[in-house]
Amino acid sequence: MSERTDRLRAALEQAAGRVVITGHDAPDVDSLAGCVLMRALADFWGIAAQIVTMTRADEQAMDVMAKFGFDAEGWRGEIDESDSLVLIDHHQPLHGGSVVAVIDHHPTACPPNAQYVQIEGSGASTLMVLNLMKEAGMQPDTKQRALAVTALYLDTIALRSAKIPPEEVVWGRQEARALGLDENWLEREGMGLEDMTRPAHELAMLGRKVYTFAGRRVLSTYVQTDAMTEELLAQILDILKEEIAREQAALWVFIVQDPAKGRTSEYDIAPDGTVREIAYDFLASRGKNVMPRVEREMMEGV
Ligand SMILES: [Mn+2]
Repeated sequence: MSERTDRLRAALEQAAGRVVITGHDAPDVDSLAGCVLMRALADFWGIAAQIVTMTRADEQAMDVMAKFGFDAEGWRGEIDESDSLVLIDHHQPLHGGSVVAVIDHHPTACPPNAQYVQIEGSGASTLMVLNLMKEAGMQPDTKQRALAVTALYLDTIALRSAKIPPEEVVWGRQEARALGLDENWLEREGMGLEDMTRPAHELAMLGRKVYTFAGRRVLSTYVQTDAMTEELLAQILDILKEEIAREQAALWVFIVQDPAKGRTSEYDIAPDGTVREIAYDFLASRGKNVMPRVEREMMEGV
């Protein structure tokens, strides 16, 4: 036991009403995995607590929690004013109840007032809970360790985020290896990278959006990857040259996002099959950088 696990235990034991462990709205993997570990710690202490989420988990969290055998929808419920809350991965109560404990990694100038508040610059809230489990004398099982590693990868752009402490990068890599986790999957999922073994005609159509600029139809698709090859790109562009004719569009904007290098390449395909390439030395946003420029050019070209 450590001083802080004693304080956390006391906060839960003294809590009035139902002890509810909850993540932020539209919970991500870190939120939900943190809740799962927190409930295991409460169990270890013989304290009844339940996980309640008020909104649907994001798509990645639904899939990843299912992989670990959890149905995220099963945690959906209501939070009452009389509930005592343990907030994981956030620090402001969003739906009433009284906060008894906070475990979060989002630094704030205004920390909440609660019996137990732990806000640190960790890469993942789930890792913070895992460390509390160990401090409390618990031996986390393989699944709990794997949840913490997974949450760390997914919350830190696969350990690349500037916010992750160096020792956690080392821990994450070692632990992923020790547990025999699929490191390629963690990397890809953490960076939101596409599975590039998918057929070119599928890759060409990802994230499809239709715009109307100056009364003309513009289509856009994009792929997020660090593994685009010249050959595959040529295949995709050929497919899109056919698509733009079929769609009778004025322009097709195909974007390649490389989060690993922090770069974006844009390919503007015209109906006559010519391709104009624009390179960005940063991760350009389709909504904020690319399409507004395309729109401006098309308005001027009218
Ligand atoms: Mn988080």
